[in-house]
Formats: sequence, C-alpha cells, structure tokens
Amino acid sequence: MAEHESLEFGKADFVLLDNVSMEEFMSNLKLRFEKGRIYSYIGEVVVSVNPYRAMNIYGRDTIEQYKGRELYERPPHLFAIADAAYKAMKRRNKDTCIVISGESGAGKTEASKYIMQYIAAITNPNQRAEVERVKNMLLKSNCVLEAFGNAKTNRNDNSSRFGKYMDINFDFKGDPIGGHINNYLLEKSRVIFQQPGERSFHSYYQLLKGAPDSLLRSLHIQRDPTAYNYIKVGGQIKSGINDGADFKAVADAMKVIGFTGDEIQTVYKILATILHLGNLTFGVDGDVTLIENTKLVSVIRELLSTKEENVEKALLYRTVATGRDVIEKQHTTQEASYGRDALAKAMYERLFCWIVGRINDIIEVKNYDARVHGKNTVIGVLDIYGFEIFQNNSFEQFCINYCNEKLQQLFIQLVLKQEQEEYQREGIPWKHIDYFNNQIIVDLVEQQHKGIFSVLDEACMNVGKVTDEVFLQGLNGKLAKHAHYTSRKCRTLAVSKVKIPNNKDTLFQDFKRLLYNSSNPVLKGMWPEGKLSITEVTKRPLTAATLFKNSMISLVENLACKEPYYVRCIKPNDVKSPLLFEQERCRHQVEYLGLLENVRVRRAGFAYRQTYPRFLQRYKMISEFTWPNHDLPSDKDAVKRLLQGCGFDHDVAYGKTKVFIRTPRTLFSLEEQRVEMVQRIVLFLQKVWRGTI
Ligand code: AOV
Ligand code: MG
Repeated sequence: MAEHESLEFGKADFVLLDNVSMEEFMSNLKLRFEKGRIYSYIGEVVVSVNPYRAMNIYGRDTIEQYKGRELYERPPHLFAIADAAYKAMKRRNKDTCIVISGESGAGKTEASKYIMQYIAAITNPNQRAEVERVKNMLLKSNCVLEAFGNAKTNRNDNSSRFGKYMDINFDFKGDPIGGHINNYLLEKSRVIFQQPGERSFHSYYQLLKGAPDSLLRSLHIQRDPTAYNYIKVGGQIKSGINDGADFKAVADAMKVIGFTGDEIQTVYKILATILHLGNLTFGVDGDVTLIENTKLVSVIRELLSTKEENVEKALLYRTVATGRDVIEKQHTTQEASYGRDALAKAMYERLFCWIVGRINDIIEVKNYDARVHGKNTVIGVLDIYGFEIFQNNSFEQFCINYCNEKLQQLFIQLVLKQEQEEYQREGIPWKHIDYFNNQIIVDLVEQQHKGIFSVLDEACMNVGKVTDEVFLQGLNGKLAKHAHYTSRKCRTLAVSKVKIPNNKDTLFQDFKRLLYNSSNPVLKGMWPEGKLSITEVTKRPLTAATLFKNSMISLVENLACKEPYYVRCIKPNDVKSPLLFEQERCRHQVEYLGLLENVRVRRAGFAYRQTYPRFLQRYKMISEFTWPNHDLPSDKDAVKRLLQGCGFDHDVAYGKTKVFIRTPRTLFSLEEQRVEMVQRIVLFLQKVWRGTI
C-alpha cells in the first residue's frame, strides 16, 4: 500500500495505523498535513485536507504518474480515485460516481475541478475533434456556473451557493461525448441580502468591474457597487478576487460554449435590471401606493423590452381572481417591496437555471446509437454546498445542511451499513462496529406528515396567517417527543431559525406575465408560465421545501445505483491559513464524517470481494488446479485450492457465495501473476499459430 512513501510522512492509509484511536488518527492526519501530504486513504476513500496554498501536484507529470495505475501503486491523490472510477467505467462498463463531501471551504469544488481536469487529460488519445470540443465545453461550463452560482461568504471566498451534480458520458472507447448538469436549489436570498463581510454572486461584481464603459452605459449602470442596495454590503468588501479578469473569462467561456450574442446581452440586462430594482422605493399619496423614483421604471422597461405602464402596474398591483371576477388589487408599500424582492430573486434564479439548461442543450450527447457503439457509460461528479452555520440562518441553510445529512446517510448506507451486512449475510465471523446513524436526523426533516418539511408546508398553507410562530407551534406540537428535536444535532440544522416566506416563495403571476410579454425572445423564453391568465392559475405550486426534498431523494437514488467513490474534505482552520492545523476543529470533522468508524470497518473487513465463478474466470490460469478447468466439487473449493497454492490463504475468508480478500496487496499479486500468465499463453498461442510448436 503506497509503500514507496516513506514513513516520515505518516501512514498513507489510515487502515495501517497501529491502533485505531482518535489520537492516532489525528496525529497521523496532522503529521501528513504538516509534511505537505494533503491526501490520505481509508481504503479507497480519499481524505483531503485543504492546503490553502498552491500545490505543485496537479501538473502534466503528476497526471502521467497516475494514469492507468492501481490505487495503491502511488501516493494518495485525487487523480488515483479519478483513475479508479474511470477504469471501473471503461473496463467493467460500470456507471460510477465520485461523491465529494465536507463542510464549507473544505475544498470540494477545487477537488471536483481537479478530477474533471484529470479525466479530460487522460482521455481522447487520438485527439478526435468532436471529443476535444466536448471536453473543452465541460471544463468551460464550470467557469460560467461559478460566476453565477458562487459568492464570497465568511467561510469561503468562492463558496458554491448551489449544488451541482455533473454526469460525463463516455462512448465505448472511453472518451467523453457529452454530459449533463443537475443543479440544486440556488441560495437566492443572497440576491437581495448579504450578511456583513459577504458578497452577492460574483457575476455582479464582475460586470461592474470588467464590463467596457459602453456596455455599462447601455445598461444605465455605474461602476460603484455601493450605489446598489442589493449588493451594497458586498460592494464595500476588498477581496483578492480579480473580478475584472473574471468578467472577460466568463464572457469568453459563454461564447465558446455557444451562447449567442443576444443571449449574452440578455444575461447582462437581467443583472442590471435586478440592480435597478433594488433601488426602487415605494411611497403613498393618500391611499395610493406609488413608485418614488419613476425614472428607474423607464430604465427597467427598456432593459426588459416591455411596456412602461406594465412594469409599473406589476409592481403596484396584483390581479386576483375572486370567484368568476378578476380584480386588480393595489399593494401596500410593504407588499410592493416584498413583490419587488421576490421578482429580483426569481429573475436571478430563473437566469441561473436557464444558463444550466442552455449548457445542457449544448453538451447533451447527440447521435449516439447504443446498438452501434455499445453502452454509453457515465461518471458522475457531485459537488454540493457544504455544511454551514451562520449568525443568521435562513431557509436555504436548512436545506443545505439537510442535503449534507442526506449524503452522510448515503455514505453510512454504502460504506458502514451494507458492508457489515454483507459479512453477516455471507457468514463471515464479524464483530459489529458501532456508528452514529443519522437516519433519525434525516427522518426528522423529511418524514411524511410529521417531518419538519411537512410541518413547514402545513404552516404555509395557512394563507394569510403564515408566521414563524405558527410554524414553531406546529413543530413543538408534532416533534416535542422526538429524541433529536431539541438536541444539539438538530439545532445545527438551524431549525428554529427557518424563515417562512422563503418556503412559500410566491412570485405574483403579474410579474410572470410581464416577463413573458417581453419583446426580447430570450427573456420571454425563460418565463413560459407567464402565458397563463390569472383564472388558469389554480393549482397550488409545490413549496420550495417539497421540491428540494424530492430533488434530494432522487439525487440519492441516482447515486445509489452507481459505483461510488468518495472524497472526504477537511478544513484545517477558519482563517484560510496554510500553516495552521486546528486540532479541535479537525477532530470534530473527523468525528461527524464518521472517518474513524470507516477505518474500523475497513480494517476489520476486506478490501476486495468477488463471487466464486467470476473470481475463477479471472484467475484460473494462474493455478494448475484450475486451469483450464477444475475437477473439484464446487467453485468455492476450487478458489480455496487456488489461493492455498499461492500462499494467500491467511489473507482471505470464504463466504457463502463470495471470496473476500483482506489486503489489496494480495489482489495485486494475483493480478501480476495473471498478467504474466496471459502473456505466456499469448506467446504460446502465437508459436502454435506460426507452427513453431
Ligand atoms: P468548498 O467547495 O468545499 O466550499 P472550495 O473548493 O471552494 O471549498 O475551497 C475553498 C478554497 O480553499 C479555495 O478557493 C482555495 O483557495 C482553497 N483550496 C481548496 N482546495 C485546494 C487545493 N487542493 N489546493 C490549493 N488550494 C485549495 V462551499 O462551496 O463554501 O461548501 O458551499
Ligand atoms: Mg464549493
């Protein structure tokens, strides 16, 4: 196991620790971090500690060292796991996925990018133009998505504010031929508000900093971000981010991906509209609500290509259907402000989803005929927003943290639970290893009728009287007896601070109609439901919580049917220092990620398993007892005989249907012997053919 790495760097695989204790785990993790070894293994799981400095370990030469090698042949690296996933996909035709987890700022997004780069670098040896085009787009799409979906938070200067799952499709040669991105709940409250020290999405600052004067003039925008209410807080922040250069890179990426000039212009117009919207103020004259800065209305009208009176009307009135009558009801100033903010958030969210949709249109696999080309397999890469707790937590933090709990549950299911269950099933002597199963937390959130999401939805049905108190009463009523409701674990989910309006998430139909009626076809296309008249809109839309819950459940189902590879990221400190390993901070993460349990299960367990017939199929040529066929009573006996003959009997266990091999080294050795035998057989056959035998 990564033996060429000297022990002065600690143990490359935690499975090799002398004693599996938290102390030893932590001192090994710390030692490796301090020696610049940011990656380690627990079996096939990569543990990564954010180095917070540029590392010279991602270049072409490193890629070459990992290409086609087995996991344990080289020091731990993301490239090794990417290669393992790739090999499984190519050799065994398996759909695989790489699940990257860890808290905010731990290094997930960077890891996902290195993995993508690795896959891009090792594929398409024949330089087929079409494949090169696809690869380029997959890589470029990242830069666009980050501009619109990432922001500086107090935890991470480039924090993902959406979840991303990207499938890369491969043809039978193992070359990428397309892809698909699923995005999960963008944190859209950021569009109108940021906490002190944070920014809105990068896209705004990029536009203000990097756009040429002429573009800004046409958008009626000035360069100073503090002139705009929606991004004022973030506008005051000095950061190391180079927004100006990024603007150009993103514009270039959009072009390369294939966005048209009109589409790109519309993107800018939407950003500008939102900035102007944030500066709109409402007042009253007698009993009439009005817009105080009407000049902005005509700017907005121009940017949206709609009629001026329509903009004004949508901001000040809402159309309601009462029975058969349709009436126009004037907003109070408060309602008007709420409507304005909802519009801003909805426009941004819609823009983001539209961008993802456009990228998908373009990178989608086209003209692939499975009958001709064989199965098209995928590698999925999951990079979500990490667990986070802020001073003030909104509905989105609740969803983000729930998403992290779901992934932890999947990890438990696949790595801790199923593994142990299999040993039991196969009748292999096994002492159960305890772990904290967070299923109970997941249930608390998502259970039908009595989970937090259900209670929240119910509170939101209470038209008119939706308050946080109603919600809290509901929670206390239904969940008081739940063991984890008041516990610390539950509070970390920020339950008590969820804000109702974000779940209800209503955008007045008047706005949808306004945007649908734009003479800008790109904008119009983003709002197809604006076509409906008020009397046609009767169905109550699903709440944000329900939508999110459903999307998480289907994500997990999708991951569960693929062969999973894990990267577990750890954040060494809260000050982005490359030198500081905060013991307590890290220990906490190791604990809640269940890494120690992972080591225990792995160590007591077996690295490799295979059914007897398949095992024989692969290795029978290395033993005289089994080649070309065996005459033993069963395949199990044959495998026993084969392994005894090789002297590996001590390292294996024989289950009911499968053979289990404890250490990868044994497997290596079998593989080597197999390769040798195959070569000999080939030589032999060649001689036979040539007639020299
Ligand atoms: P995240 O994706 O896990 O947080 P990132 O991948 O954005 O975290 O990493 C945060 C920052 O840490 C990056 O911007 C880099 O400065 C630094 N960093 C991470 N990995 C590396 C690496 N391998 N080498 C050098 N620097 C690194 V969030 O998206 O907030 O959950 O929602
Ligand atoms: Mg991220």
